[in-house]
Formats: sequence, structure tokens, C-alpha cells
Amino acid sequence: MMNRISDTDLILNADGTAYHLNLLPEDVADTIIFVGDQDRVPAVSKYFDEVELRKGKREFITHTGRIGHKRLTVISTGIGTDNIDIVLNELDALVNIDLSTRTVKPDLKSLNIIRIGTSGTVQADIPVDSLLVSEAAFGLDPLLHYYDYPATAEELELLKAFKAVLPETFKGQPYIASASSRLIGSLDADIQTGITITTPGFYSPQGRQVRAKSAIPDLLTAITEFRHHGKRITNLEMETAGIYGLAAALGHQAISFNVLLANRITNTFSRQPAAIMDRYIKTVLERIAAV
Ligand code: R1P
Repeated sequence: MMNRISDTDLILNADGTAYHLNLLPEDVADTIIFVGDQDRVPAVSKYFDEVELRKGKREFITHTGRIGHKRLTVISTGIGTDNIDIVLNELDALVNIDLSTRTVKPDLKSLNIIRIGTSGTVQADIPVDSLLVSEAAFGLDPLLHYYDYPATAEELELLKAFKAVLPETFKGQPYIASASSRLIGSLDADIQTGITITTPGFYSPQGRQVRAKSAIPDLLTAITEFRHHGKRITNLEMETAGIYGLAAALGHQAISFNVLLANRITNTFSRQPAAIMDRYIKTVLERIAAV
């Protein structure tokens, strides 16, 4: 007898849809594009040959369709890894749990999860308006501490080196998670790669100074100057580490494409953010459709 997952561990709506995503198992494709902004969902699905489904609840808007024979889902996650916890667990439940018996299916599915998000670079030589794939990400948020993520020895060594340069005033406990090597191999081709930092906020957690006084004024400098065996931190955003960690913990493949709209060192911001995002949506969709 398989263990039955309780009604409050996995909440379903009266129509059988997942509690927050409002989706049924048949509503999602095996390849799923994550975007933060709800308005980016139609900006992606307008390139589908056909959109078969449009659904949503809260910030989680979903379109499913196809490009050629390839079925794709695009979903907005909103901002932050707390939302990634909901999106990834509910997508996994839709594909890997028999919702009628509330038991885990014998044959688990591995989804391909592709983030297309905005981000700021922390290196002066990386141009605004360029695209970057996160090889790995350090999470400054706490999400992955709630899950059993099997970090490799190489990841742990990189994390140890990063922790050693963090200012003493930093009170968090960083974690590390990496991209799917399978998706990196098939999708990133000539695109620049780097190490991403995922933060639990946009302002002081990313070293911004507006009015609230920072408790860690040297955080951005420590991040920018970090080096380990030729690797450096390239950019800041708010989801990648959580996506990588939770995807790996659940047996899914994930890759994060960052559209670099800001350079935090030269203090420059894209003059045409919407057009740049549109360009890279096309780039990523062409690559997805080709594999
Ligand atoms: C902050 O403005 C938001 O933009 C970035 C960050 O990760 C955060 O979600 O990604 P999206 O453009 O995908 O939302």
C-alpha cells in the first residue's frame, strides 16, 4: 500500500486543480518556461504556433501551446523563491502524483524547466543588454535549507570559498545549487555563463541604497570581488538558486537565462528593456524548439 498524501499536505481545489496554480495534470507540458512577470507570459506565448490553454490564479498565469510539434508551457512565478517553492511543488505534484489516489506515481517524470528572467550584473566588463546562463547559484534566501539537496563536493568547496568572503555583518546561511548539465549542454551554446546570486529582496539584499540604511554596506563589493579557481559571481536576481535546488531535489532539470538589464558597477540600465527581453525570448524559444 502506497502512502497516501494527506488533503492538507497537498491541497486541491474542488475542480481537482492544484491549490495555487489552478492547473490540472493535462494542462502542463514537459517543458516549462518560468518568467517572473505575468505580462511576460503572453510575450512568450505570442511566439507559439498555437495556444491551447490560458489559466491563472494570483500571480501564477499559465499558457500552454506548441511550437511545431513541441508542446510548451509558460508560467509566471511572481518574485522570489517563496513563490518558487509553490510553483515547483505543485508542478511536480501535477506530473508525479496520481491525484485521484494521492500516491506517488511509480514512474517519475523529469520536467525541463527554463527560467527567462531579468537580472543585474555585478561585473563592470559584462555589458547591459547581454544574456547570461547561470551555471550555478548561491542562495542568500533560506528556501533550500528546508529541503534535502544533494550538494556535490565541488559545489560545497565553492560555497565554502564564498562564505569566507562574506562580511561578518551578513547573518544569513548561503546555499548553492547548480544548473542541469543536460540542459546547459543542449541550450546554452555560445551564451556567456556565470555564477548567480539569488537574494531574498531587491533593495538592500542586492546592495541598493535608497533610504533604508544597510546593515551590510560592503555586501556588493564582497560579491563582485569574489574569485575561486577562475570563477566569479556575475549577476543578482531572486529565483535561480531556489529553482535549481528544488528542481534537483525533485529530479527535474533546470536552467536559468538572465537578461542583464542593469550593470550595478557602472550604474547603467537598459534603454530598451522590453525590446531586449523580446529579443532573448526569441533566442531561447528557438533553442528550445530545436532540441
Ligand atoms: C525583480 O525586479 C524581479 O526581476 C527578476 C528578479 O529575479 C525578480 O523576480 O526576475 P523576473 O524579471 O523574471 O521577475
